[in-house]
Amino acid sequence: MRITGVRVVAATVLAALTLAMGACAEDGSGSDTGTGSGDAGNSTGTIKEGLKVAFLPKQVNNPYFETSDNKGGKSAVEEFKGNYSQTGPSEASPSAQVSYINTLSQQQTDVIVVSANDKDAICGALTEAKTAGAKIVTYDSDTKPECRDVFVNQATADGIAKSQIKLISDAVGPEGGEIAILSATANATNQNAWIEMMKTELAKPEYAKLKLVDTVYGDDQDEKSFQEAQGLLAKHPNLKGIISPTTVGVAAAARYLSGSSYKGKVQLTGLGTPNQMRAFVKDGTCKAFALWNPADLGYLAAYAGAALASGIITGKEGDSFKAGKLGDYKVGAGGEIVLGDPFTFEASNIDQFDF
Ligand code: RAM
Repeated sequence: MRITGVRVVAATVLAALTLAMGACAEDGSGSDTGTGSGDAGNSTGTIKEGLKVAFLPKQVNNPYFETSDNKGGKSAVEEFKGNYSQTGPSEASPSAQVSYINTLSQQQTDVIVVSANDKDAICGALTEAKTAGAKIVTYDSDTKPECRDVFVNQATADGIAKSQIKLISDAVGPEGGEIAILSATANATNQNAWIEMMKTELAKPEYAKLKLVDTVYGDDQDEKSFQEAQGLLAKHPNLKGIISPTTVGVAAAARYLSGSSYKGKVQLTGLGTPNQMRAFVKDGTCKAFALWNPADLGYLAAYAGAALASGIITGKEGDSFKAGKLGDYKVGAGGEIVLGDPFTFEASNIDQFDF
């Protein structure tokens, strides 16, 4: 939970967030929307120099993780004079991360920052790494809580789900109709949490006219996601909208819809990066989509790991630490640290962002 963070409740605050995210657009890193003060707690502790901090994304070569790790994470590690690295599989399969964790552990890495492809599959390896002395930070997609020290969550699952359902509802319009979800991998902790919460949200009376008819998995591979989007339309001729809560999936679905007769007729929303979605917002394929600043996510995760490895926090609820230019953060229930709220991108603001 953000201690000093701005809660987005009004247009003026939204404008401030827009400007703050825009300000970070150039280098893709840090947006300080906070104003200072906050609980001092033990956040005044000093980060050790020379910490080895390794990022292990779901998959390398995904623009989302390029930004979270190689921009946000790296700039944080440079700030506290540590040694940054990123390693990981090219495919987001459940056990693909195990061998990377073992290697990082053997290399006596101080902090492993990992986005889990599966909540169970990497637990054994992470527990061994912990025993060998590493601090474990999950970010983006969590493991079982006992396998890590803290989880840096981009936004609450509930907040993400509410925003996704509102976006598809607004795009489809009052008549409602059939909708489908194009997800990433079937085991991804973050995707599954969001899908569950979306189902809860859809059960509310205000969404009675929206009917979820299918959930398919593109495995965060561009071609597979494209084909799954195509398959949804073939299978459900009355489909009115697709939600794809993955940056890879939503961009692939947009490409498919944009080149088809469904463009502008079948609505699309999801979680995407502005750079991957810009053309499809401009050509009318997608009215609006959401995300957070991935660079801030990586930046916060690096600082959380450094705070753990320096003994500033242990990961228990109520611990607090300073995350560089993002300000002070507090560890919440279950060892969760929340970056902020999802942000909506649309034609009127998308040109202010570059990531
Ligand atoms: C993809 C990954 C990632 C998710 C984003 C929104 O890049 O699936 O885990 O958080 O999309």
